[in-house]
Amino acid sequence: MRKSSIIEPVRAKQPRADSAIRKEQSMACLLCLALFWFMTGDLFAAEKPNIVIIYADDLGYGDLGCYGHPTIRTPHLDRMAGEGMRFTDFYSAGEVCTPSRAALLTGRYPVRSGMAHEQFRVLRNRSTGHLPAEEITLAEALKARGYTTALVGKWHLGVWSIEPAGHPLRHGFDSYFGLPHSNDMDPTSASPRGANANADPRPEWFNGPLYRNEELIERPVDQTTLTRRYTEEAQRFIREHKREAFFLYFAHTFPHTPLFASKQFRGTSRRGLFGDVVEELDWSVGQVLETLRREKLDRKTLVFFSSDNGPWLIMNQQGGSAGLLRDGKGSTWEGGMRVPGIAWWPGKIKPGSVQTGIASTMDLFATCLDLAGGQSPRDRVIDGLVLTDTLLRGAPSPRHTMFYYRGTTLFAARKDRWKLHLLTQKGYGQPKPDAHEPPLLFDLEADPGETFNVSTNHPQVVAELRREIDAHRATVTPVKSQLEEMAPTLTLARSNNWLIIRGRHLPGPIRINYLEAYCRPGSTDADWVTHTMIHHTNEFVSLSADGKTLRLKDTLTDGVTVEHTITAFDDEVDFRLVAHNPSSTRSEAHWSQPCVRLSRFMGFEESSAGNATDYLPRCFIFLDGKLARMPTRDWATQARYVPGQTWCPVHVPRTDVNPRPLSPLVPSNGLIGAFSADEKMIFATAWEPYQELFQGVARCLHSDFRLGGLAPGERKEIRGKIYLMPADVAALVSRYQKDFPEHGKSR
Ligand SMILES: [Ca+2]
Repeated sequence: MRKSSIIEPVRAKQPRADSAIRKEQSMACLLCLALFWFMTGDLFAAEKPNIVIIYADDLGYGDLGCYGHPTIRTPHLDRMAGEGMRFTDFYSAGEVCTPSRAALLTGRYPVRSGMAHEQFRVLRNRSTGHLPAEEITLAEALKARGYTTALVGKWHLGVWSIEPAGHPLRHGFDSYFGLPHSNDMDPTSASPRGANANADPRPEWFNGPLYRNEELIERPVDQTTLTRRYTEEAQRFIREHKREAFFLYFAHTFPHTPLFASKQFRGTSRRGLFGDVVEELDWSVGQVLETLRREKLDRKTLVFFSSDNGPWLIMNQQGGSAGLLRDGKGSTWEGGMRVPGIAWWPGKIKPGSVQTGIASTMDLFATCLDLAGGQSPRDRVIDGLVLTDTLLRGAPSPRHTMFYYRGTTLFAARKDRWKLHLLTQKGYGQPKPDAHEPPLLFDLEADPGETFNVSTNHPQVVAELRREIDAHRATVTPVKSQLEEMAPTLTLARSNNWLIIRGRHLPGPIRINYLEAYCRPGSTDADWVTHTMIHHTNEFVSLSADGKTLRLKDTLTDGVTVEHTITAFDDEVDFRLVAHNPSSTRSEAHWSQPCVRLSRFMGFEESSAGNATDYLPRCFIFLDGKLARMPTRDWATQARYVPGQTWCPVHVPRTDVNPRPLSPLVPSNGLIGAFSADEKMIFATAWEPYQELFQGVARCLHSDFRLGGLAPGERKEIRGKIYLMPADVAALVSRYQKDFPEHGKSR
């Protein structure tokens, strides 16, 4: 012990020194290792690039300067292409919005995820379906690799106000700012139908909702500021997450119609409003790239720009151009699906490179995952291919085939330079496809405009493409389409003099004696048949195929005509009337009554058997600004005709209303309504100008509208609404006040 204790210090010294050195060395090594690990970790992180996908809506192959447009100025996208790689044969995997976006985010043909449909080509604003939860989105896959993810802009893969599982936050995005679907999907009743609504769109024709995450923050969204606000949001996201790996999916609302540009861009391009909108998008791209440069992220970020489908040609001047390609949005001709594709990653992608091989939005899924150090899922068919070598080393694209679907039907296939069409159909305006046997064959290198069918010259190519199609089809398992089912909405029908409103969510159809009668002034104490009623005939003009728009025309015995345009929406029916007196004498028509029968809605049989007033406790008007159930206090019982009750507003003479008991009470607004039997729904109606509110004995309620007599040649417009909505009185009053601002003003 002692020896060792003597020796030990001596001996021990050496080892101590050694161990100290070793310790220092090993510490240094550890430090080195740590540093190496840290550096490689850091290097690895640096090699895991940020990813930004900028996706335009309905931008055509020919709409950018760098794709040959002669007058639209796109200096930022042109520079992006000049600093990066421009694809000449880049494809969306869908011909319209929803399938295209599903393909981009899943790396799969949309037929695999159920995000395509033969008839309903995209999700509508009442669709209950959405991107299925079992699909793996690029956002989810990158999130699993440590990325922070954001969606700015248009989603169109689910309507979460109908079905919350369709929200982007349920599909891998950490944050969201934008519109749930296309900007034309919430037309107001003021909007003209079809392409007219897009010719010179007015903001008040659209009622689109803007969301931040799950919160509705603006409705109607001010579309003129949308591109700018999206851009600011994208810039903020980049700045706030510059120290993390991030994925930004920036899906613009435009140039999908209706087109809106900001003040700074409106009227500034040589290509009209469409050009203004595209030039603002170009500005936006410039802002995003400049933010990346300023934050020194440009060498750490792959930015890819593309469009979801070709130009919407039926929008005429408001639609874009596919350049030399045939047809546009909605078709499987090249113009429908071949779109601009520009990749940018300074220091990694060779500036000014042009890739002429085939590539697709589906490949972005596989490529971004590869760049993030991940792999595509193995438990399902992934159609996307990895373009990393193509982007970073200029290798030929690994993609040799592309399959062109319209809805769930395979119309065409491409292999290298050859494209075979089994079926062709214009994007819009051609009801049925043309089947081709033998199929049409085009050489896309010699004939990118698909003009010259060469199938008879190349039977072996046709046979080879048929084999490719068969092989591809064998990989496709039919799934239920998500685009079919819709949440309930209202439709209209006409039977004799009855207007019938139907909806799956209504306790039964609502029947309206429309119109029961036009009436003379001074009727309060008059005989109904001999004095009050002015006879009229009613002519059915038209009913739209979807049962949404009904047109009628009344002609009164004194020559007055009243044209009715009645439009059903999801939870309201809108009435627009134009009354005209073409005669040389003043008309006596002072008011008219649409008699709304609510038996079934309130839980009673249609027949009026039973107590004629048993339904009153379900009915309401507003007194002193508050909802008052019937019978209201001071229920009048004396009149020429009993029972029933009429309420006369201040602006109408009390001698000029329905000859039923006239309540001494003055209603505080023009609304009259009733609760459904289960008290879960409200029916309510209002008109402007309005004459009176009326409760009748046929379990009916009226808000009668006022004509006030028409001078010779005079024309008057009258508006009405029926609301059929959840039993939220505050929401009802708020909608009513917005629809009828005149009713709040003193007259
Ligand atoms: Ca689109």
